[in-house]
Amino acid sequence: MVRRLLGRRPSAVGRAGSAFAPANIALCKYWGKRDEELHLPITSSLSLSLGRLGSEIRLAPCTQGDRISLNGRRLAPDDVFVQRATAFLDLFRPVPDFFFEVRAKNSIPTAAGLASSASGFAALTLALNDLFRWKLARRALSILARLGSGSACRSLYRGFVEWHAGQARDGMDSYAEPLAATWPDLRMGLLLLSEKEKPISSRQAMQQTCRTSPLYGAWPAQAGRDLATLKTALRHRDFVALGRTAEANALAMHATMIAARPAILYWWPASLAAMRQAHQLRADGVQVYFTMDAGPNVKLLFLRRDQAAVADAFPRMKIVRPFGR
Ligand code: 2P0
Repeated sequence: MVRRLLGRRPSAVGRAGSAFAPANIALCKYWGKRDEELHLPITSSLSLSLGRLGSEIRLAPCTQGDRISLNGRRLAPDDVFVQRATAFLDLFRPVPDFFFEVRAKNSIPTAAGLASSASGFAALTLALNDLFRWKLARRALSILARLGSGSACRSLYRGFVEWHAGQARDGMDSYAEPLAATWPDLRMGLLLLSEKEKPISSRQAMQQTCRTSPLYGAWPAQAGRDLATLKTALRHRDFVALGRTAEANALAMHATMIAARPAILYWWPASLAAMRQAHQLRADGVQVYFTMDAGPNVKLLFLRRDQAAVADAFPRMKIVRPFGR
């Protein structure tokens, strides 16, 4: 597949390549794969990119093995990201003893478990495109980024992004595309509730849920309906429909994993308290909804007009303007 996408491009190697890619938070989640190796999803998903929060990567050729650092610190060879990045880079070495120096900087707190691998693999793909002068189209880059981590294919774009699940066995029709909708007043609030390491990676959690959860069977059809509702909500700028659907979709995903055997429960008491507080705010007339991923942190969705009220209730929240400059 990589050979097909790169075609007969000459392997010109520049002195360095660099790129930035934003983190993304799904409003309709990617949960479950039809192909584990190619990261082909069972359902399509829809995300919102986090503006300037994400990963910046500088890439240069080097000798004697890959050297990967994050925020100025060299990562150990047994680090999970290093192992996944090295396997990804293996796909692109012009000769077997070609190595990369990768300097990654995350502008989103990594320890807090908010930074998924998405922005990292998206930035790495863009930096490879720059280093090797591939000049590939975004669609091809989205497919390549997906090979690093599924959700990375969505991090090639700003704003709202749809990842088409596709049907082809080789995954050539499974890529992300930006949606035309913009929403300058939309805000996302990040609540860093726990910095403890996750009990299980999202990759493993997804697999365990698909294989053992009696509730997983209901997920694909529901995700399809949620995706359609979210796209309609975006067209009509219907915030209540957007928030309500994103929240229900996240809870449905967590329901599938809570029912897995053994159960996968990412929530901490603070996660539940934040969810309840969001519900209380809504009861008091503030339009705020939440979403959660494979971790304990909660992300809030609200509009600019409610920002003061939401910030009052969650003083430690980091506010993101996905469409801000
Ligand atoms: C998402 N997540 O749509 C969902 C919601 C986590 C919960 O995409 O195995 O790191 O690399 O394809 O992309 C996290 O999964 O998994 C994820 P792999 P990935 O954002």
